[in-house]
Amino acid sequence: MVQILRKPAWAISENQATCEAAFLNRRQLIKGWGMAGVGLAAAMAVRPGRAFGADDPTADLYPAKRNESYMIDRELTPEKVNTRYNNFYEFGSHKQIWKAAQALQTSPWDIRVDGLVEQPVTIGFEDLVRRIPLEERLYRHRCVEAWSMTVPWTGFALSELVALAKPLSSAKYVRFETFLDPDVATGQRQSWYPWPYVEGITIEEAGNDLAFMVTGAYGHALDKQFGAPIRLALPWKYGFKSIKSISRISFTDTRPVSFWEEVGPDEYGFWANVNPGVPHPRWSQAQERILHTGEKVDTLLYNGYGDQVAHLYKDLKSEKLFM
Ligand SMILES: Nc1nc2c(c(=O)[nH]1)N[C@H]1C(S)=C(S)[C@@H](COP(=O)(O)O)O[C@H]1N2
Ligand SMILES: [Mo]
Repeated sequence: MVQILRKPAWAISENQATCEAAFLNRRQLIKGWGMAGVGLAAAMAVRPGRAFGADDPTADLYPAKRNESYMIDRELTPEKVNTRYNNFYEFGSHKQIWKAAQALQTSPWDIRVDGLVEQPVTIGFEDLVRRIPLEERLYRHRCVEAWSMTVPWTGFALSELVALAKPLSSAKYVRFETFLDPDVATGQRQSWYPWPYVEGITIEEAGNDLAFMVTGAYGHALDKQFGAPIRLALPWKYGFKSIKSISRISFTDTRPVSFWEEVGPDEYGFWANVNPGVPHPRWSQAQERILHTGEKVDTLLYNGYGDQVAHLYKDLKSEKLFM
């Protein structure tokens, strides 16, 4: 990814914004979503790879039923290949971060849902994952660096979570934030990056069926390097939009500035829809290298998902939709 830094991005961080939810009683907040109890999982022994220890409290949820509406005409990338080739800058700015990522403690894991919602909540991941039925979908993933993979993700539609969160009509965007813990994530000690990792989409995009909250892959809970315990998959957008290890989801009327947009606004924008006809300033996006086979194939507009998403952008022609 880009290493060009034009300004001290942290200087304009909105991350210090205090959230009133933090001061409210957790049990009371959970009640806002009609939760019976809090059920914080005890800390568990960490087994390399998976989000949880040997006693994965979500193991009974996998494998989830495959949703046949989300199939692809490409072979799945072998699990061994793409669990050893990851972008997760929190653990280093190269692809071999999988070992370093095992330091991430993913249980217990709280997710704050706040901003323009009826009632802010903090919900434990292990509670959330049982609130919405899981399903498996086969998705393409196209990195802005011009490589691609094909993954059987397990999770639930983001729209289901939006419905639970009950955003106010004034909410126009959904902003996602990754954990911040430089003690564990050594990449976050690199202070020239605007940590924590942030991404954002419009509320309409969040309501699109394709927007998927991922809790597992290959029939089991997510490996840590994949962004455990919960990440996003937006298959029609460049991979950097699919934010990992989400700890906060905020509804807002202000367009979020994402991590890469803040780092290099001339190279990475808000929309970041896949388009082979719009080159990155430093390389072509016309083709992609398929992980594992190394085969070069033509990249498709919206990564092949145009039928499902093109309508979202028909009135936005003046926007930079493809960077
Ligand atoms: N928090 C966080 N999320 C992230 C990234 C990251 O560095 N940090 N990298 C992004 C990029 S550029 C890509 S291509 C995908 C990579 O996902 P994978 O490692 O599961 O293949 O995660 C995205 N989500
Ligand atoms: Mo990427």
